[in-house]
Amino acid sequence: MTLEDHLATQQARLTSDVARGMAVIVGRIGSVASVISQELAHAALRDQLGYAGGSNLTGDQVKKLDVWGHDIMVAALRKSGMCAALVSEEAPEPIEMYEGKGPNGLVVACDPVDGSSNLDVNGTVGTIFSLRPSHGLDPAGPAALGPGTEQVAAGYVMYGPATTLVYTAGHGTHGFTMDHVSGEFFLTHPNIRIPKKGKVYGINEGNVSTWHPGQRAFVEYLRTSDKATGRPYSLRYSGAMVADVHRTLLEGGIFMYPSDMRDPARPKAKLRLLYEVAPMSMLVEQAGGRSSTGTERVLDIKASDYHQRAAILIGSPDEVTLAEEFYRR
Ligand code: FBP
Repeated sequence: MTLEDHLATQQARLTSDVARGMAVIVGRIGSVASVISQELAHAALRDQLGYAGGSNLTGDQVKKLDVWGHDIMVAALRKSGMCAALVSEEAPEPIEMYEGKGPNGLVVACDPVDGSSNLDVNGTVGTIFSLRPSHGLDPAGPAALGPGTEQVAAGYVMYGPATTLVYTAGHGTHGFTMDHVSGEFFLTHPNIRIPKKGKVYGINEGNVSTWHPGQRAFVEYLRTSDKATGRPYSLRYSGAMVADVHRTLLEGGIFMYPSDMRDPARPKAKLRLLYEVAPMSMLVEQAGGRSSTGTERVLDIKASDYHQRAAILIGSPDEVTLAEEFYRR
């Protein structure tokens, strides 16, 4: 089954006015993904590695492929005729698109190239996206600022040895693999169910001195040997959220990017709510997993800023629930 066929089945299950728009936009993102995949494979040959010069709104130095990925995503979403606005990691304000205005229009939030620090070392990177109804708003950008429960669809593309696209439209989470010859995506992982409990955790341990005491105690618990509870867990961390969440989704366990708590009155998170944390949380919940900040369900957070950051502990229900218990102690 191709991605297009599968999207048609999901469209039929959605009752809202945006059903068709969802199928068109996710299909477009699939097409952009095959172009990005090709470009990544040839980036070193086309002088596309390295920095573009300058930084984005969230202070990250921008890579050439970040800008390139953003530009082709903008063009593709305009062409879809169903996107009313795009919130992108690489644009300070929402990009309004008259082509998609109206009650059936959608607002897309997107990280065109996730894991940029892996680009110049041929590491795995990804694209993350989230779709919400625009409710016919004009400007439509503010429609992105609701709780994550308002997402009608979410997904990511992982550019690894294979190119994989995983998405949900509210009826389970489904994975596709790209045929590198045709550029088409085929269903290879229907209705993914995350294992209830895993054996692996993912976190940047270099930040340990900044963590909440409950976070430190939880990681210490995972590292402590105890056969009966399947410990110690193994540590896996790729530097790209897409790759770490993909592994967690398929094999269970937990991926965490907690807040920097050096100033407990002002916790500092890293990952962005609208185009990293909320879409991943919808995907994992749809696969039977959980996603928390340590103290609240991620999908209940109501955004107030397009580039707002949030902590995330995401994965198998057993591990996320246990992590929350450590935060409460
Ligand atoms: P961008 O590359 O899109 O800015 O994404 C942020 C990210 O690279 C995530 O993919 C990853 O999980 C995290 O930052 C890695 O952060 P760190 O280098 O601090 O461990």
